[in-house]
Amino acid sequence: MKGWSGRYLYVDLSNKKFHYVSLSEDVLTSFIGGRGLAIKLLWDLNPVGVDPLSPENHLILAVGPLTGYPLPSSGKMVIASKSPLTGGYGDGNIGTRAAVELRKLGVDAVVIKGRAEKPTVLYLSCDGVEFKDGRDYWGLTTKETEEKLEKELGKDVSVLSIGPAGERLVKYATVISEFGRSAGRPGMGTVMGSKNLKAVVVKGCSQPEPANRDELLKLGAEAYRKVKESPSYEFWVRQGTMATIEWSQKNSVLPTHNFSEGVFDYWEGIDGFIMESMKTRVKACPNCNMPCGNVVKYVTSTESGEAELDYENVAMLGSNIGLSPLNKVAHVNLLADLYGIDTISLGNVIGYAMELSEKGLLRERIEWGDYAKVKELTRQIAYREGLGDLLAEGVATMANKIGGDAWKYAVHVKGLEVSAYDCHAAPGMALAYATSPIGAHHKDAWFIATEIRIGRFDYTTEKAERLVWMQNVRGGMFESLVTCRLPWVEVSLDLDYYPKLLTAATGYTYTWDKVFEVANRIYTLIRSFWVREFIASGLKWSYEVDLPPTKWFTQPLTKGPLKGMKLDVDGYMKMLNHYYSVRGWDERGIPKRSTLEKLGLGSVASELEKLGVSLK
Ligand code: PTT
Ligand code: SF4
Repeated sequence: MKGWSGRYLYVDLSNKKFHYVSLSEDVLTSFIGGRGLAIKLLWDLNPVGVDPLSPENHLILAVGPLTGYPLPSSGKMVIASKSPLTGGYGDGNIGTRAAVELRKLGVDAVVIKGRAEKPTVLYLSCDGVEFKDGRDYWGLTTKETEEKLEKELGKDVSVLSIGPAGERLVKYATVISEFGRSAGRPGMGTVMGSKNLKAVVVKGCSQPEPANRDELLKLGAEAYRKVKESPSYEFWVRQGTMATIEWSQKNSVLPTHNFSEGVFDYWEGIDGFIMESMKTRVKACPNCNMPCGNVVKYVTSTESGEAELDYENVAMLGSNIGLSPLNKVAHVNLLADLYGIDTISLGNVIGYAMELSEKGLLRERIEWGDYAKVKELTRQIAYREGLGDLLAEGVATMANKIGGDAWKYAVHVKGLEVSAYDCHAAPGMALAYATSPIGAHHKDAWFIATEIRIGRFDYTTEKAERLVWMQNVRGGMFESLVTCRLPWVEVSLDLDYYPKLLTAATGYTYTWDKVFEVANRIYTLIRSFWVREFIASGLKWSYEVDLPPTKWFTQPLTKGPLKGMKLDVDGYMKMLNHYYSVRGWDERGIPKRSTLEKLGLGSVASELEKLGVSLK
């Protein structure tokens, strides 16, 4: 077998044992890697209905057959598990040297089970696994942890770690690497914390040999050249994702005051041009020639420092909570990275608390844009102190605990807080959030730009069809290759490179039909996982789990060019039903038996039926 390593490493923290497990050619060609492999392993290995924070839940670190090879932006990996925030499938994608090193371990994935008796650092190398005492690291920030591990083990190791938030099981704690890369919005850092796992250190030795090295090198070099020749290249390396602040404001989708509006009065204080004026350097993930990690130096009246900024972080910790200018936002962003908290959920829970306070549904007074309060709440969340203990549970649990009308202002899908696009006037993007396989995240479909091009306010079946295509490319193909999707999204690298590169790496012919078949299989298995876990945990499953936040249907925009706009329920349901039929799922959003069988998932159908799910 070429391109893949053909096995995964299984580590049990409870008994400090590890072994290698072979992966069949059939599994690898059918799921490719990354997210595809992660869901296959979670489906097979996790006990049905397992508590996400119990030792029996598995944490998966997965690379794919393109990871680490010399081709654009290939230094990425997937971290996946059953999510403690949503109770369903969760994952995140991270650009770090750990991805390249993991590939050089000679495995396609690392599967971690159990709970260490005391805080532990896992050291993964080609000699196997070392279970290092992590007590000296427990309590440190992610930066301190990484620096101390590098000092002890050498600069050539790569570190994935959690901060105080992961240790205290904040439900949206993430895994951090290289002081500003973050992965696993739905609590992948929380799962690490529940396992007493402070950090994973990776040091590999050699990459698997590709099937057709010459072809791979030729295609890779050509693709690198095309990236640099793109007309969008120069502006991209200037502003990266931060250019989206201005775009979102102009299109009235910049999340403002807990997703109540799509425009922010002070947007010019947090936009990409301000970022450029503060920028000190740019960071890139491994093997990337279009770096977008914009590092800025910030100064406020109380502190100064360096932070790496992205659109999502700035919109959620800026306009969504009424905070400006960028100096302040950058500091809160840095705190989130040090504590290991997802910035998107953080901006949501704080924005939600501000709105509840304004509406008199929360006793504490928290004003929009109150910088001192935002910093204090961020710390309280990380350490689960005071009000922070409630906010650490995420928006959905906050709504349940607060009760009354609080649910009307809760902005989440399936328990995952919404990322930074307001959808009062974007029905296709609302559908993208609602059907994303991890809860409300834009990773699988940044549909808003397409929607604006093809008829923003329309509720058409065409949108549902295009959405499925986009999800299959982004969430199906890129998440299983695993490479960064931005060369395609931002500088228009021809998508056709990817099936060709995959073919050169593995020696199997991947046509577009074959790639889409794999993507459909991945989406359908993830959906089956959600259904299985909900039913086994006694939760109700219906199309209602695929609805966007109530607020977008009931509380129109009150400002900006789209004042008065809100979503239409009937139009949305028409699109959702068409989405289901394109995917081969029934009107409850459950895969049909015929769909499962067509995708080679017949045993999944039987398992769902055993749980009492009647398949159509
Ligand atoms: C991603 C989500 C995003 S998406 C952002 S900014 W973005 C936030 N970043 C955070 C952060 O930083 N610190 C923090 N404490 N929390 C954060 N939460 C948020 O997490 C990221 C880039 C970006 S920047 C994007 S869009 C693209 N995402 C890709 C993807 O998902 N898949 C893929 N194949 N390629 C991608 N390329 C781009 O990568 P999650 P990263 Mg991230 C400081 O993890 O859980 O998927 O959520 O990985 O290495 O930081 O690169 O405007
Ligand atoms: Fe990383 Fe940005 Fe390059 Fe993608 S484009 S690999 S996120 S630096």
